Amino acid sequence: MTPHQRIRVIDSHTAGEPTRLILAGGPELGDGSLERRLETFRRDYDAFRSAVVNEPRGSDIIVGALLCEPVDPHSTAGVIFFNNVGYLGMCGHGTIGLIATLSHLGKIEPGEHRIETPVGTVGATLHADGRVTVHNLPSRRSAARVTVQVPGYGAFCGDVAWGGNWFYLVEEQPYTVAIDNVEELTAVTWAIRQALSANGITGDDGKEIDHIELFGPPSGPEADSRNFVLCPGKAYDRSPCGTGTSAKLACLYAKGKLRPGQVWRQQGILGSIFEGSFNVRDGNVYPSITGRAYITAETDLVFDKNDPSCMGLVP
Ligand code: PYC
Repeated sequence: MTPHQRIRVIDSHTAGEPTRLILAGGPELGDGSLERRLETFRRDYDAFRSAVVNEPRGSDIIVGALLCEPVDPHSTAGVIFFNNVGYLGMCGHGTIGLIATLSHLGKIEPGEHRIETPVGTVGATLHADGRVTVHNLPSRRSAARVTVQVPGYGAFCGDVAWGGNWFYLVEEQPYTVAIDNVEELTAVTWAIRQALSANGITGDDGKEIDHIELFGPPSGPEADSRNFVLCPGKAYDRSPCGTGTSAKLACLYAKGKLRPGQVWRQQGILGSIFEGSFNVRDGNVYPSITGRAYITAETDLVFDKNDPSCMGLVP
C-alpha cells in the first residue's frame, strides 16, 4: 500500500438502500469469469472489502460493488457485490445503483445493458426517466411450506427460494411489518436464520439461507405487500430487496397466485416500492424488477497506512 491509497467511489441509494460503487483503486482480480474473480477477492482481499464498507468509512448497511471489466465485450460491465460480512451472488438494488451511477457519469445511455455477476449475466434497462429495470437470473422456489422451530419464538412455516441469493420467505407471521418495529423484526428473523442453520434447512446443494423475508400488509393501495428483509450481516434492507422480490415472484408463480406479465408492487420497510413482474421460458421464472437510484456522494476513500484503524475499527 502507498502511504495514502485512494479509492474512487460513488455512493447512491436505491429506494433507501445504499450502494458504494468502486470505480478505481480496487484490487486487481485478473480477467477470468466474475465467479473466479470473486474467489480471488475473497481469498486475497477480504480485509479490503471490510475496510470499504464497514466503520470508520461506512456502516453495516452499505453494500459495496466493485466495477470490473466484463469478460464479454458486449456486456456493459462486470460487478462483484459485497457487504459488511461477505459477498452477495447478485444484488437487485445494487444493480439499479450501478446503472444509475454509470448513467450519472455519462458512460451509458438509456437502453438495454448486460451486467456480468459471479452468478450469471443479468439484463438492465435504463429508462429515459432514470428508472432502471433489472432482468434477473431465473429464480425458483426450491421448497414449499418448510416448518422450522425457532427457540423462544415458536414454529414458522415458509418457502425456500432463490432470486440471486437464498431466501426463507414467511407469509403468515404475527409481527407488524413496519419501520417502528425493526428491532423486534431483526431479532425474530435472526433467530429464524439461526434455527434454519441449526436444523440443516438450506438452499440447493446445501447452500446457506442467509436472507430472511417476512411479509405483511402494505401501508396503502399503492402496493400489494410489504416486506422486511434481514441481510446476511444482520442489517435489514432499506429497499424492498431486488433478489428478495425475485424470490417472492417465483413463489407467487409456484402457488398460482401471479401470472406472467402481471405486476407485483413490493413495498419495503421504509415504504418505498419495487415493481416486479416475470416471464416464463422453458419452465423457468425470469423476474424483472424496476426501481430508481439517486447519487449521494462522489468521493475518494483514503487508506492511510499510518492509521491504526485503516482497515477497520475491529482488529
Ligand atoms: O436488492 O437484491 C437486493 C439486495 C440484497 C441485499 C441487499 N439488497
